[in-house]
Amino acid sequence: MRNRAYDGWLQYEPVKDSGRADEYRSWCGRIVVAEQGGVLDTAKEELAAGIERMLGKRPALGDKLAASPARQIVIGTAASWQLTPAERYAAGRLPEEGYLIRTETDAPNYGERLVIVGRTGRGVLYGCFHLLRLLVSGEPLGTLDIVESPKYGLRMINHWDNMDGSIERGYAGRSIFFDGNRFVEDRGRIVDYARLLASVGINGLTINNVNVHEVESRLIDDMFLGDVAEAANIFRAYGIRLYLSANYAAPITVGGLTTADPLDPSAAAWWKDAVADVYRHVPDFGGFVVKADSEGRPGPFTYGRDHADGANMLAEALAPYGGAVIWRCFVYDCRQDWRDRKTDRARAAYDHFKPLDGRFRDNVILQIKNGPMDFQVREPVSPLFGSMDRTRHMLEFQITQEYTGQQRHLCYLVPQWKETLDFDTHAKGEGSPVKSLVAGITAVSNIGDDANWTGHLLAQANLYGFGRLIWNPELTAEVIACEWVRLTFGRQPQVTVSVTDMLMRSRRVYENYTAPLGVGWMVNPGHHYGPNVDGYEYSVWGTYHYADCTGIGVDRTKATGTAYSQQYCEPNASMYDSLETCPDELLLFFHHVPYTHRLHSGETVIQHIYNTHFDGAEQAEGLVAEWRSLEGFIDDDRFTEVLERLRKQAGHAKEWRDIINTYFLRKSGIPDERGRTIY
Ligand code: GCW
Repeated sequence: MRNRAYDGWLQYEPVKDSGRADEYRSWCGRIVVAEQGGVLDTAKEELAAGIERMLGKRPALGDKLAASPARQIVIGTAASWQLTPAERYAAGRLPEEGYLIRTETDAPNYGERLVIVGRTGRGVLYGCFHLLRLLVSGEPLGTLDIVESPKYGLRMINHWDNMDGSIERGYAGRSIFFDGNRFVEDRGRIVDYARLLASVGINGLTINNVNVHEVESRLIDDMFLGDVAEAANIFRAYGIRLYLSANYAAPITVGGLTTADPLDPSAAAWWKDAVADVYRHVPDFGGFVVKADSEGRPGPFTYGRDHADGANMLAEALAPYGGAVIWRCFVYDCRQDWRDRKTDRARAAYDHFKPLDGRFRDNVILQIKNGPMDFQVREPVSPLFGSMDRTRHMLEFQITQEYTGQQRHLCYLVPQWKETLDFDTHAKGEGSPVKSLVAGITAVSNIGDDANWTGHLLAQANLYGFGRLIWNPELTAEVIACEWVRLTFGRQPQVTVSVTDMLMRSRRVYENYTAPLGVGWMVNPGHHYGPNVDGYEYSVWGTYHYADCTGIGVDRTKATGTAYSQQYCEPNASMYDSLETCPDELLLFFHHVPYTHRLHSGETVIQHIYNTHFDGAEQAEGLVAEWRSLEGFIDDDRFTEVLERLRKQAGHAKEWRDIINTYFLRKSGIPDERGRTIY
């Protein structure tokens, strides 16, 4: 039986409106594609298969225009002799991965054609997926004139998959790539994943965890390179370049050398050989993602060198092949002391990397997490963005919901990502949003081998939304949500309105019943699920909130705190530094205040905590009710599985509410103004 959840947003249900179906049939009877091989073959196949599912008949395929049918689809690049000279000219002028879709009815001798033209095969593939989306949406085809290209050249996904099949921070089953310390035999699922990613424009990915353990260190040696090459082939057909996470200490652990010192010629030579081997197997290999000197991973610090030395050594080995080193900035000291009020994890990335600006080779890209801490539901934007003029950098988001409910809670993350992209750093004066400063965007995947890929079916919206947003950061979170709902569940208005609304509310709901006012971290240590106000307060990891009987929050101001606020450009530095201007939602990230401190909203901090927690738990119930109202509009399987998750979320939200409220009532001794039950 067909598993709709597995098909994700590529449902391709038969077109119901018979007038529309007739119109589509008139255009979709034949696909002409003159070029062969590579991504173009995939584009043709995807288009033909999608049309067949929607219209019940597979289009004829050919390499030339035919006398009949009267209308045809023509796809190709500037090299295609089946396009008119004008179309080929237009194709050549598109950006690298851009495409245009046009209905052409007046070119003499060419007949009526719907053309999908790309500068490259990849562009054509994206154009084909776009046309399929139009068909699903019921759009008329008679006067199409669309030009599209992605905002960023690097649109990537990172997997934190281990070769034993486990996934670090994975909440949707096990790895689709690995099991039992080898690659899986059945590659079908990898192909289906590549389709999903390509359909939203992803063009790069890593398949292994940035914490590169022993076996995974060998992905770059002969033991696994054959398998790596096969995986690369699958992704290449979908226009996606393969990268690997590399172990900085591989010269020692794999190569048997005694050092990985970046300035020692033997280590550099080892990497050159290793990289040459990789390219023999994967000629278009993207490069390495490296987590070094972070959370116990090896790195150049061992040898008294810095991150630029380390990254440059790898970059030099990759440069001749056009490969990149993506070097992560998630570097901080994870052993802290609560008595020391100056050391601050939030400062760490900036303190480590800003001084190195200008020292990195051209093919090094620094990968910076959206916030200075670690993927909390609410954090400020990392001040590193825009602070390094002479270093290419990219942004890292987390699609997998480590701190945002682990795909058991609903949390649509696109609004959060948009806030990051739109944040004005003022790095080059007013109007320097993050989205205009980065060279690319990546995110940690949220998929596993669960039948529906993401555990929570509605979490598919985050994977879809990530791809769409980084293709075009001007799209709104709501438009993306709405698109996803229609593609996934069909076009019934009740469903579109309700599910879009649920998605759009979900992050605020989650934030309401979890950690207040930007303070973060009130989770169980280790696995990071469920409430535990002091979980990290008394641990060496030192992600504090400093709650005591008088107040709460981390003082990151210039005068009395860690001065983290000063890592921002003005006017942001002053805005965060001052109690008057710091936004409520980040108040406790920047300031330690008494519980009686009044927010801009007019509430006191303590009353805000109570109110949001009561509201949040109620709103989580509201999500259940809203979903229930869709019974009968959505097939039983998908309806039931989502309902189950939402119910559990509502139960768990109450637990959050009660634990947080009780904790703060006891700490502060200040009762709820509205006299509600607090245990
Ligand atoms: O969010 C933290 C996670 C770690 C992760 C680390 C990182 C892969 O808790 O599991 O390690 O970030 O981003 O490197």
